[in-house]
Amino acid sequence: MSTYTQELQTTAKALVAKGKGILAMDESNGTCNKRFEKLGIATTEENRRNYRELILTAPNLNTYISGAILFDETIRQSSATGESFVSVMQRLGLIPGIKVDGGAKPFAGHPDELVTEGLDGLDDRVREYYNLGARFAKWRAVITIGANIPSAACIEANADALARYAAICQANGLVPIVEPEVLIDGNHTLDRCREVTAATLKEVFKQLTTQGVAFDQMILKPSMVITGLSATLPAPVHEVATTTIETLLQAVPPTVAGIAFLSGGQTNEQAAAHLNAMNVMFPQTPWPVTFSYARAIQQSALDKWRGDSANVAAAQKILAHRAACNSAASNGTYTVDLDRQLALV
Ligand code: 5MM
Repeated sequence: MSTYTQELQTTAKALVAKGKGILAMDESNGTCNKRFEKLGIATTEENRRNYRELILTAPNLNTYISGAILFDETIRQSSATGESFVSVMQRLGLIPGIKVDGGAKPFAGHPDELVTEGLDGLDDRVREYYNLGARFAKWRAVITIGANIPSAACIEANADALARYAAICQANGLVPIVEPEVLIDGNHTLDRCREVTAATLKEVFKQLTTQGVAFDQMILKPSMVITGLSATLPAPVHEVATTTIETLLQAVPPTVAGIAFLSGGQTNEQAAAHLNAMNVMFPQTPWPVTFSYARAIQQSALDKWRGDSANVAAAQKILAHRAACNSAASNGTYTVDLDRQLALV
């Protein structure tokens, strides 16, 4: 039992408390700027700050959201009134989290595959983030499905890094969110996605075990088992839900504190409907099953805002609406009708 055991267990439970999920707003500057550019928003530090303030101060966000994952720039920023974002979050009851990976980079000797970097100096960075107020962290590994990929080497290298990151976080008081994302891109079948997701999760938990990571003090952020984005016949919602939960049940130890899915490029409605179906069809999973979405919560709000202060209130309403819909999905009470009704409130 380490100095942080109890704190880590409490934080992990709070992140996946009933009816709540995690908001991912940890886009690196490169990713955030790309999204801004598409909408003609100037890619300045002040605009990124304005946008993150819009998100964190959206009315009622804390009813649906337990914590938010920030980027390094954001955790050091403040609101327009000069209150640090960490303090804003603490006041609103939102747990501050931090992305600590250095991004997915080309994997040497393996064309079209990626490995996530960022272990050098991680111990010191994690300690600094804890002192800044962060209580959980996130590291994303990317697994690509294609002809003859993923390779066993890619899965193993990414799983090893995820496990080493998770151990460093737990040693320094941050709950690690372990995110092995199997990309939705491609025309793969549901069965191929199941096979790759199963192999990835199996290796991730093998490495987490080897590194001595405490499962009740971590959150798994997986992708759903889903047909590729360009496949001609997308699997129906109930098949995605069944295959995803069955795959997780085979690979994820029951003591893991919670599952919080990424949305991965699904539409708003798909991301909510799939999560909802899992909770309706499998109400007795060993872990809470919820969300840690970025695009499926943020994108419609960003589309509305477009960098114009006159649109802040309307954009915040849209953001809170998506958070409310996904909160309902985590309880198994989401319907398309509810989505429309909540949009009118
Ligand atoms: C997969 O991306 C994560 C979840 O977002 P979606 O729900 O949109 O799939 C997300 O947290 C991602 O890791 C961050 O946006 C950081 O991305 P970059 O590309 O900037 O590292």
